[in-house]
Amino acid sequence: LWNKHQVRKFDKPEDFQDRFIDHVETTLARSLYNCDDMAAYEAASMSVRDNLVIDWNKTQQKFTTRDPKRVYYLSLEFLMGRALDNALINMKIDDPEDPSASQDSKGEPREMIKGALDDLGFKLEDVLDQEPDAGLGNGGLGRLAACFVDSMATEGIPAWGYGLRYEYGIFAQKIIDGYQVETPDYWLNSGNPWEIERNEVQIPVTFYGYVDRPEGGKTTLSASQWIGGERVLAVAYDFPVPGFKTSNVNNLRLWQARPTTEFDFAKFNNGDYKNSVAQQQSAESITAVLYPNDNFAQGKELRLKQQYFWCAASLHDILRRFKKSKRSWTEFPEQVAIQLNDTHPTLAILELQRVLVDLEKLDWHEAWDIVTKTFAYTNHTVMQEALEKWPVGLFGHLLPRHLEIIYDINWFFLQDVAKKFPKDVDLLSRISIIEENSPERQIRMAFLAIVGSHKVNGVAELHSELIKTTIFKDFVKFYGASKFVNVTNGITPRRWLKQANPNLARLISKTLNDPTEDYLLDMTKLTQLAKHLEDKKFLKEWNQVKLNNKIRLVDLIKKENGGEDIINREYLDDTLFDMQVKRIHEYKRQQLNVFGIIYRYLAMKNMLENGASIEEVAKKYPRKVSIFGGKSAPGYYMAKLIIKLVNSVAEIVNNDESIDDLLKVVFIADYNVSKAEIIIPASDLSEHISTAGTEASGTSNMKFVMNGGLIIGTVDGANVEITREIGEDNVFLFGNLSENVEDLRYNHQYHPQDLPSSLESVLSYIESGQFSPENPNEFKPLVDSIKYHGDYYLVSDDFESYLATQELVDQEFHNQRPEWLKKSVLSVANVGFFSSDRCIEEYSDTIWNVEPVT
Ligand code: DL6
Repeated sequence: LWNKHQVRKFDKPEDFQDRFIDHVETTLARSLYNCDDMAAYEAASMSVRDNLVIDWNKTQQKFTTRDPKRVYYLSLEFLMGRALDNALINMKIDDPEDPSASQDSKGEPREMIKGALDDLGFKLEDVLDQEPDAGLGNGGLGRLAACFVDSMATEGIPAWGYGLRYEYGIFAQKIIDGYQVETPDYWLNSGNPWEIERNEVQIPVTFYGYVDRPEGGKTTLSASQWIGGERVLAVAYDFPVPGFKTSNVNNLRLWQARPTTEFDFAKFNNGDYKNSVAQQQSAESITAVLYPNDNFAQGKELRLKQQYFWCAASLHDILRRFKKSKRSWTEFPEQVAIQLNDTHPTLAILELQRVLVDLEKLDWHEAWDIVTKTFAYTNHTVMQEALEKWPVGLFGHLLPRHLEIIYDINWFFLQDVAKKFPKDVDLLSRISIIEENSPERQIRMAFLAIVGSHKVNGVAELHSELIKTTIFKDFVKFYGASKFVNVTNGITPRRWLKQANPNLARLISKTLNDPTEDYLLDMTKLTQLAKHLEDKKFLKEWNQVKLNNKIRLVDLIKKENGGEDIINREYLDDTLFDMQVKRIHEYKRQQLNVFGIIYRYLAMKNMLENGASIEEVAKKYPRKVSIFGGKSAPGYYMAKLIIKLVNSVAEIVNNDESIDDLLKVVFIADYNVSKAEIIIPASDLSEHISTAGTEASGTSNMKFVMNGGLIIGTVDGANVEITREIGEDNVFLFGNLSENVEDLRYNHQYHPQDLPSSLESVLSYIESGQFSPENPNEFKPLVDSIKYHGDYYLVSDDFESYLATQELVDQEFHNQRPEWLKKSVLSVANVGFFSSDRCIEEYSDTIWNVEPVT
């Protein structure tokens, strides 16, 4: 019976409809008469998921049979956004009569489902809109992981992602009276049709306790027994990750914590209600919430617990799979590559060493050789506050055996360093995994990750160079430079072009005469767009796509503003949409942007006061909308103040009739992946203006360029390579270079008041309380940080060149529109390098040594 039975994927609209109705009536126990958009979303998702699961099973069987080397991508964040639309784009529909027929002959699954839903009385757009974002990440790092799993599935890399199933993802941001207010993200409230709960995969994870050395084991290097004090269960939830134009479906496995014993009835019956549920609550709290910090390490015990819980569960899952092959341990690194997305999963290094030594009884050095050949580490920041460190006391209490293992790793490592550099006494303390000279000794997780990995990579060329010359300089000296490589970040064009900007994707496929959209797999094909630069009709269509995207965004802004338009719709084509959407952070310098806006506003007012007509003002300061979006970490005072300042400036500028809508400022609340999909395609210009040397890569810069927006930016992160790829004439670069940052900062200490007059006037206006009449000192900390506290982010040094470059932008956008449009086309034509498919190929070749399984 098993062999005869064949679960079938739907491949026609009628079959999808049957599946859909089955799910409405059985899984959801509803009827078509009381099926609202939410139920339709659930039924549609489950129907599509059925197809994915069939391919998922086949993919996994294929991997089991062929037993290739596998990749495991460990990331504490996967910022996936919505799944249904993406699945409709990526899923492959087969032709059962002719399995060799290409999917393209059957048309697009998205169009098919749209029609099928239409027949049933539902609009696809409304149905898609029901889905909450899977916001299991803070920003760039988590979204990068999401792009990577898409590319790995697309390329046929045998890879799984491992993460945590947070009950609450990144908080929902509300703006109340201009202030950020955080509210919980109940993303699982209505269930989640995309996950498969695997109650059969439960892995016990231990914390606390003590270490015992059984007979014969004399030192910490020999097999030891960790007697844990607390045990919880890790339960697996699987999310299918479909590749594009392939039936390959990979897996993202997220763990949820559960108590081992459901409930202590004895305590409950004795009236000790509080303690009877305490254990349960304590277990569940481990995966309750994502820590809402971006580029900031907050040394909380619960965070360390999350990390160990996730690393232990993932590693045991990986080991269980490996053991089925009955290979010897020495083959482990030939079969398994584990990528550490930042230092968050570094505990997996310790856990593998512990399992091999304590449980599998391997010799310490043999085990360590296996460990270091297995792991590789990606660094995403050079900023000190983002580098993880754990106090040894806290660490040793939670993970006593792992602390011993760290000491032993460090001992052997320092011996090797001392052997190689016997005269450099300071080197040992600088390079040690344990930082001795802080009030409490700390474990430097990045150092542990380097020592336990065979490769370390940065995420853009400049960043990869910087880590070698600054924070990891000593390691380069010890290991040599070849251990340190660069893999510049990328983004998936399936989500960030086709899904976010269907009109542009359509125009591209028409222009390239590529009806099956192969360019989404081979982005070098986009270079052909450059042939059409002189084609007026094409440029007009290109511009029309932008205009339609602007209308889509203006509709969103209107909806969020209680149904009232902020932006004048009459002049959209003639209004420069200037955007900065990303986490709010002083190093990303939203303050530079808002100071620029204030400068512009004051200059416009000044002209009017001096008798200029509004037309004259418009000539110098043409129509512009400045759009901001992004969340601040809840405890980050200065970032929250920047949000408030943007909103206060918006309040004044948007209501000043004298400037006749020439300038508008909008803060879009609750920036997330699905809003990004609407915001980014509408941009003319976007801002990537971090202090040089601080932004490791940035990935939104790539998303904007892929959507035909030009960028204004500093010589930082991936801006450098973007400029190289698309040409310096097509990017507005400004500001100081990273090699000058240290000197500039040093100078500030001696010339604290040395500000350009343009900035001086902006700061005085803020200080006068015009933007905060009820609390004139409200923004003082922002002003003081520049005037009196050393201007660490060098706003004063870059302000003038920022203003001058913005002036250039205005002139080019308004006076040389055909040239602007060509720049926009050239940007897209040359963006191919930034496809995350290219990243995955580089990781596969230079770090993982894996091949696609086709
Ligand atoms: O590599 C992804 C992303 C980069 O594009 C950003 O430039 C960088 O700031 C971000 N880094 C982090 C580091 N946080 N931690 N931990 O999020 O990574």
